[in-house]
Amino acid sequence: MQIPRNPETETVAEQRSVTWRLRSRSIDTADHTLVMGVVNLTPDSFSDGGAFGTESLDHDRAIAYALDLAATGADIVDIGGESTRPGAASVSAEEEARRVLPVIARVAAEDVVVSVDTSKPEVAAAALEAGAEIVNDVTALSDPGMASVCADGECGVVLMHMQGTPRTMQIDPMYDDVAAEVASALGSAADRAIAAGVDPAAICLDPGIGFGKTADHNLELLHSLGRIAALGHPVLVGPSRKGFLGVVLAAAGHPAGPSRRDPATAAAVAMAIAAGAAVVRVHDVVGGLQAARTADAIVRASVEVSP
Ligand code: PMM
Repeated sequence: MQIPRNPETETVAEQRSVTWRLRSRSIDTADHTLVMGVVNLTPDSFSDGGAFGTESLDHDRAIAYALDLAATGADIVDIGGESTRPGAASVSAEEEARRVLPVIARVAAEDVVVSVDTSKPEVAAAALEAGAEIVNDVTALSDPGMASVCADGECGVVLMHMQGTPRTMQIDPMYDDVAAEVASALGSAADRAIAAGVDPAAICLDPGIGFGKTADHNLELLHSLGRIAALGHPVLVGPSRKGFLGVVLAAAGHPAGPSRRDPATAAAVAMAIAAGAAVVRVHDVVGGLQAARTADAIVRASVEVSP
């Protein structure tokens, strides 16, 4: 849908008018927010309970699920084989590759844009070979081999902020000014990636909701995403079903476990888009898509449009 531009919101539209260069194509994030649907091939993802868990890894069911997310309207399907849950143990590259590669190959073969959620260069390289367009690295290329895999693979790259490691990150996270510190760390991560040969147009930045942050830190980051958007790269956020939503809802007297947080996720998605997000990572693609398209229409609305 072509949404008419309002001069009063032109600066907002311009801020989001960023083309994200992926491996075989570019996507313009000006007209609508990209919805990234999550497929976790892990036994212990906190939010979707390991639907395709590794005890008896069901690749066929995961492929059908991923294709269904794309058919529902997900612009990107994010496929991961290592849990980044607080306290989670790591898995070997071999095991992670065994989990994700068959799914990536089949889904990418259907011309679906696939991102691989990994921090390991071996897994990233094999995933790109299998057809992935994007490397989504929650450690912002901290493994020394990762930057050259992304540079050589000429893929899209998500650089996410994390304080600490998944094992330790939720033990008393501290910042003086969370918005300024996360923006500054992401700016440095982008500079390092560019220095290692990654195309600046391929970089997308993510504040890392829930990764070494208290609920208040997450709320402040979502409120001030514009500071990260000002760095000139598209901004991705992943609030889906996360603990800070549980904290907000419990404090309001409406406690809800992860699987009952999709309406709260939709609210966070809409607010994040108003604050400058260009990509939203969600489990519930129907809800995320409705929230995103509604927020897109409001953010880009013309004042002349009658109610
Ligand atoms: N969150 C999770 C995993 N991968 N990747 C990015 N870029 N941003 C996120 O916020 C993010 C991520 C953890 O959530 P899950 O276990 O529900 O997938």
